[in-house]
Amino acid sequence: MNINDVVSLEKLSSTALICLNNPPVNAASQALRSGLKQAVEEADADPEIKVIALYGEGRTFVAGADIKEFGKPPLEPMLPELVNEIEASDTPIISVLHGTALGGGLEIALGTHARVALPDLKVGLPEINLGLLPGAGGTQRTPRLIGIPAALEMILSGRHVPAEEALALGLIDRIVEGKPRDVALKAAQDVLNGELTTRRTDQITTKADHAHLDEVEAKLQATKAHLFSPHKCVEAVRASTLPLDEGLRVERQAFLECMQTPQRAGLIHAFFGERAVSNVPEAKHTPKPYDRIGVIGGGTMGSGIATACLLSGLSVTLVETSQEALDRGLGTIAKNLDGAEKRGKLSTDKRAAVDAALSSALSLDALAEADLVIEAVFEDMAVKKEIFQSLDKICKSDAILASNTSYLDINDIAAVTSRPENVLGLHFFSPAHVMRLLEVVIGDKTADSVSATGFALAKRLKKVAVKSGVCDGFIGNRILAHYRKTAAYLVLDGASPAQVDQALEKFGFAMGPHKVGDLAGLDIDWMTRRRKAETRAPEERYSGAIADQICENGWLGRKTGKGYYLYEGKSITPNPEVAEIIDAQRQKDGISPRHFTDKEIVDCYMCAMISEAVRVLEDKIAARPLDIDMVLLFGYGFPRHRGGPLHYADTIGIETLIDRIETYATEDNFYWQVPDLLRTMAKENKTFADLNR
Ligand code: T1G
Repeated sequence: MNINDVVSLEKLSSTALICLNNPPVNAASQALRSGLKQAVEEADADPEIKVIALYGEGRTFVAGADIKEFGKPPLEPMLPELVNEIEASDTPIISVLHGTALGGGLEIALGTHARVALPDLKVGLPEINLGLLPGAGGTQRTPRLIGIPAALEMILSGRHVPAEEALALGLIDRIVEGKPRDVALKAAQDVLNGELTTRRTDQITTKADHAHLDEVEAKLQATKAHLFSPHKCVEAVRASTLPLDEGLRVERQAFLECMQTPQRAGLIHAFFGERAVSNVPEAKHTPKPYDRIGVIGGGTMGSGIATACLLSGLSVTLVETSQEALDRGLGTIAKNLDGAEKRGKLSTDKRAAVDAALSSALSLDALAEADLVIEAVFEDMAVKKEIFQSLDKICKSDAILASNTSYLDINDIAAVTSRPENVLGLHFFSPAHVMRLLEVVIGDKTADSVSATGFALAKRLKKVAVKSGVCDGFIGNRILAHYRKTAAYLVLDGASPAQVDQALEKFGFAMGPHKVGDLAGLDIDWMTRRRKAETRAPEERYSGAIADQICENGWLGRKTGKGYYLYEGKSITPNPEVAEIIDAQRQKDGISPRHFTDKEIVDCYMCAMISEAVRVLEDKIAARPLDIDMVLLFGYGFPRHRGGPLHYADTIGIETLIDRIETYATEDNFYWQVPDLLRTMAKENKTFADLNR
């Protein structure tokens, strides 16, 4: 019988089957919780029923609490109380798990008295990825079953644990082939005939291990001091040595504290943003075929793109201009694939098929039958135009021609072909087989089916695809080109490169801008500054004087052992000769250096990033604020727990942002201008979250 839309209860002599069916992932929504509560109470109260078996329909057992409910008023019944009620049932309750039993889903299962898994099962407690902790008993019951060290590792990593490992750990009791309902029926029978032992987790006592907890906490202080929930996880797990009701109280308090943090809001914004960003009209059209990929250029980008396509089961023809360059590209691809095997991203038995899917050539003629060609050669418009003109003659009429350019005008490239509707930009980020961001740059004449193909390819490559319009630098590089100047201005005005880096690393960036520059190679920006020199506005305060001198000295960063920093083995120290260049430049510019606090550095840097992001929105280069957030998260190392620059902007407030920009503008009213959209939002009392809806 249906308890409600998502829960049904079946009584078969002395067995009760409870089925959860809340697509797409059986999230523990309010409906699922209330239906499950009602079904358990009814079955437990029925004297005919001697065993209850719980299972999920669809592709997975419960994959967690319903994240869409977070940040809203809580709805009864609450999951922790429901799990306690399941555990307290007089009638033995077992659960059958398949797919991904995660978070609250695993916690429901831990409240049952035995757990039976299908072979494809993965379990996990990924709440930490949302700035939370397992809040329905996971921090109390998991240590009881598998010990504090293993429980803490699962909770702090949030990783998915395969069924075999879960069995070995003691999280599940057996692995059985079959359909969830059939396995549930059989397991219920096994309980009745004594072949499947049931036990309540609350009857188990956790073995104390405070030394391990202290060691883990010390490591977290050193590596994740800026995050909130990891430390609360340790606190809650430590309480698992107390009686269960006391431990659950500690867990609940810790969970509610995590729920209140901006970090939880930022991480949930990132979770949904990663899924919403490719939900654009263009992606809904039917894509064209793209199984046969041509990649032109075997440099870092081309070989990375080829690797990504090969790892996704596509066939690739790599084209270069010389045998030496081709061999270099093929060698890079082989190295990338070796790495993928080492990282477990490619099984050894699949390697042969992947290698067989790769062919190479020295002539573009080899691309005559390609469905989609991705050009990844030197960033020079003349070279690209020549290649696209040739491709236009060689490739079949409905082949798609894409450029991986990171800033050049896709419309100009399309214009040299007879098929501008089949031309778009696919801007990968280096290394292309690792970085998840892909900017799908749609030209004025790009056909919807071609744009849809860009999104379909991104999905196949497990990339986060973001739609971009055409401008210099598209979304990410345009914003980067703007806010990177702020770092240079801060150094000219008194901060040191290392101080700017440290302030931003404390804010959450993996690396500050000077370290990033040293890593990428300072010559890349040097080339960009020279490219833009002739179009630079005379009013613009030149930000490159110091960096130019560094490059003129041949100090290009890590690859030359010297840049903003000195690189000797593992040691990285600020380059003292750069400090001399900075002092000399300040004297030349008549600047008396002033002290900056870390907060001033972060506020200024973030204001620059936000203001250019708003202009990218105004110019309709990005469709929504969340699109820009995902670009910065997945392509530029923006701290995920802050959700992205425009989600973060909402935590500052529009008025405050306008005030800050106007204050900065008193010193430089060319670089610092309040975008019109920001003033409009202030007038209409709108947030960026409003613009995402
Ligand atoms: N709540 C609500 N919606 C969810 C959801 C969830 N937990 N998980 C997924 N979805 C939506 C998702 O937004 C997408 O929607 C669709 O389902 C398919 O997801 C008390 C507090 C399960 C591994 O963190 O890791 O329990 O875009 O595209 O690639 O301790 O979804 O189609 O509209 O990702 O096959 C803990 C989060 C929650 C798991 C499937 N659980 N989800 O991956 O599909 S907190 C999680 C995932 C918690 C308790 C605490 C993945 C997946 P749409 P998808 P997928």
